Formats: sequence, structure tokens, C-alpha cells
Amino acid sequence: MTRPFPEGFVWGVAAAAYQIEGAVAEGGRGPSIWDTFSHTPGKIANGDNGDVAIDHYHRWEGDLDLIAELGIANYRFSVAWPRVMPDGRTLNPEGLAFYDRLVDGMLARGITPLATLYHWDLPQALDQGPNGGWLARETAERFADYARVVGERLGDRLSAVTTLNEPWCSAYLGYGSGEHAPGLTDNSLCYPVAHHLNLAHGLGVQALRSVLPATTGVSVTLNIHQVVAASEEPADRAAARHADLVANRIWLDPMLRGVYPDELIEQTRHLTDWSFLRDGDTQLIHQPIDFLGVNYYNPARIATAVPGRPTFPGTDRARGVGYGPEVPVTVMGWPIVPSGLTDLLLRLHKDYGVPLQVTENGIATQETLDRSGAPIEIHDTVRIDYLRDHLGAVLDAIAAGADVRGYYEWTLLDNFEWAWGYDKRFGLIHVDLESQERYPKDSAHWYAGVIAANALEG
Ligand code: IFM
Repeated sequence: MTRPFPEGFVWGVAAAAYQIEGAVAEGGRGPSIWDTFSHTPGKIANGDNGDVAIDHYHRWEGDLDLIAELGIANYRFSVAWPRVMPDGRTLNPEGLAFYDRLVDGMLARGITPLATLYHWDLPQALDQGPNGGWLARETAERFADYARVVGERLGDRLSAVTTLNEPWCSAYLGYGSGEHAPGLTDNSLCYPVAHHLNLAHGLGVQALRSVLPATTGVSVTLNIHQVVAASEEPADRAAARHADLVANRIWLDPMLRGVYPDELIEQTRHLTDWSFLRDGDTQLIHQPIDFLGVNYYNPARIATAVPGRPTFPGTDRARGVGYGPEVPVTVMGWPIVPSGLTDLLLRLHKDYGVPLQVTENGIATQETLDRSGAPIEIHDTVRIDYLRDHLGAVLDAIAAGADVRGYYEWTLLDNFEWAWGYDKRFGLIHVDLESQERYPKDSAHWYAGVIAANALEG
């Protein structure tokens, strides 16, 4: 069976600066919180870091050629704030010039750029002392300055600018569980941090609108958790509702409705007094956007918290319990539930009525290269199956009425998978980390075929 996508559907691939660029001390780039964190012993698997990554800073032309050869028309990349402003405040013309060349390189190859401004690499200079980083309200203002500078220089050539990528990770993994930079472990910090990220989004959108041409869109990308209660028991249902407030509505409601849910504030009062929320803030956060970017990998199955068992990040009332053996998992341990994507897109459509684009979706594998044959082939059928099923889920959501306008596969090239280091390979293209050679996997060719047909076969 052939299932077509709507005409004009946006097909793309996504990546992020710290995961691919390397060259952390070149071109005037300053250190970021991820440089510091990844060099802290014990934080990253195998002691890996992003110093060299996959050397995209030097190999960007070849990487753009690969995108073009696959017929992928859109590239979601991220700008490294510490490359553009090494101390978070002062412009580094050489850093901005790198992205200028990158964007022109895309256009020269017929690739449309979508820029993300913040994919977690906060300049270290903005995170000094106990109340720095996203604990400081001022960081939101510095972000707006940075947004203006990038928007002014690149905005005329971008399809859209995305303010933040997955602020949930910055707030809850960065300040609650400590799995991400800056590595703090205090749930009470997650809420001021979340608020300041929301403010950064609102102030950033305002700054961008003041410099972008009307044809360039503005968006934000959220990893909304498709929360499912582990049972019909009232306690599990309440835990799931709580997790939805903490993980999802803390971003969605202020950004898209201009208000924090009262329930969220009530249910987190024992952790924080919300004194960081000032009059007028939610109006600032509530800026019109052109589409909401949705990153989906798996749903979150939630039960009530059990004393002594880890809780869902940022809460003490909900626990993520996973699925039973009937649901397969990826090498990350993430359950594979394509229907969760349909449910999520429909929920966002129904509750928030905003145009949607899937800005990330993909699967990690752990292939090793078999060099015995020529040409080298990588038969990642598990990735093809995952993508086929999730693209089917997108079509199901569209058929049921959701306004889904695009899909960006995560990711083009194997790269630095944050706390997991380089073992977990999300790329359509295998990267030999020793030689930095790139080898398209079967999934890259399969995805190219879907894009060419604008349809899913079979
Ligand atoms: O690699 C990450 C990306 O940086 C943000 N979204 C999830 C991906 C896979 O974990």
C-alpha cells in the first residue's frame, strides 16, 4: 500500500552543534557548560567528550554534500552560543561567520536551513557561582541579545528560527537528576530554571521578530512526554497527571496559553515558592509562534512514586515504570511505541491548536563496521522499521486531523550522544570515529526513497 504525505510536507534531518562540531577551542569559541561537564570524571560513558566529536566544524562541506545527495531538502542545525559569543555577551565575528558560511553552503546545495539557537551549550561564563546559569533570570536576557544577533545576521536565509531545544532536559536533567550539564541534583532548582528558560523563549521570540523578515518563522522544540498511567488506579492516574504538569504543561501552557496551570504551582509548592515568577512574565512568555517542534522517541509510562525507587525527573510523586517484555526497546532501553506519536500529535492539536512539525525522531543502534566487503554496507533494518512505523504514526495523526507539516529525522551522522558518549549511534550515516569517514547506512537510502516519493510504501 502507498500512503502519501500531504503536498508540501517538509522533509528534513536534524543535528546539534556540540554533538557534531568538535573544534571547541578554534575560531574564538569559548567554553560551554558541556565542555566543563564532559571533562568532569564519571559524567560521560567511557570518559568521552565533544572536543573533536565528528569534526563537522572542518568537514561541514562534505556533510552538506551528503544531505544533498540523499535529497533531504531541510536541515535543522544548531548554532553554538559560545562560538558566537564566547563569554555569552560579546560578539565573536569569526564564530558568526562560520554559521554564515554554513547557511550559504546549504542554500548553494538546495537545502533549506532551520536554525536552533539553544541546544544546551550555554557559555560557561554565564554559569559562574551558585546562582548562575539558568538559575539567573539575567541569562534569559542574554539569550535574547544572542537571538537578536543571530536573527539579524542569518534570518533572511532561514525557514525558521527555533529558540530552545528540549528545555525539559536543560531543567530536569541539568539541575534535578544531574545527568546533563551543569550536573546539579536538586529538584527545587528545576522550577526557577524552567521559568527562566520559558522567559528566554519569550524574550527570544520578541527579539527575533524585531529583526527577522516576515517570511522567516519562529518556533520552539519541546520533547513532550506522551504520559500514560501505568494502571487505572486513581493513584497512578494522579501520578501521570502530575508528570504531565511537570514535564509538559510547564512549557506548553505559558508558551501557548499565557498561564502556568494552578495545579502545577500547587503540586510543586513544597519544592519551591515560585517567587521567581513576576507580574507580566507569562505574557512575555506567551508569544505567537509559527509552529511547535515536537521531539518524540517513546512514551512515559507513569505510576505513583514508591519510597526508595527513583522518581520521574523533577518530581517526588511520580515514577517512570517502563513497559513489560511485550514492548521492544531500543539500545537506549527506550520502549518502541509508534502509536504514542499519533496520540501525542493529536493531543497537541486538540489542546493547543498549533501547527506541528516533528523536529526529532529516530533510534540508536550499536553497529560495528564490517570492512570485509566492498562497498561497505550497513544493514540497519531495525532503524528502517522504526522510521517506517513512526512515519506511519505521523500519517495516522494527519488522517485524524492533526496539522503536522514536517518531519526531521534524528540524526544525519552518528555523533556524541551526551551522557552516553559515542557508543549509541543515532545516525543515518555511520561515522568511523578513528578516520572520521562517513558511510551511509541502508536507512539513509531508504529515507531518501520515502522523501523522493513523498509517500510511505508497504
Ligand atoms: O541526541 C539527542 C538530541 O540532542 C536531543 N533529543 C534526543 C536525542 C537522542 O537522545
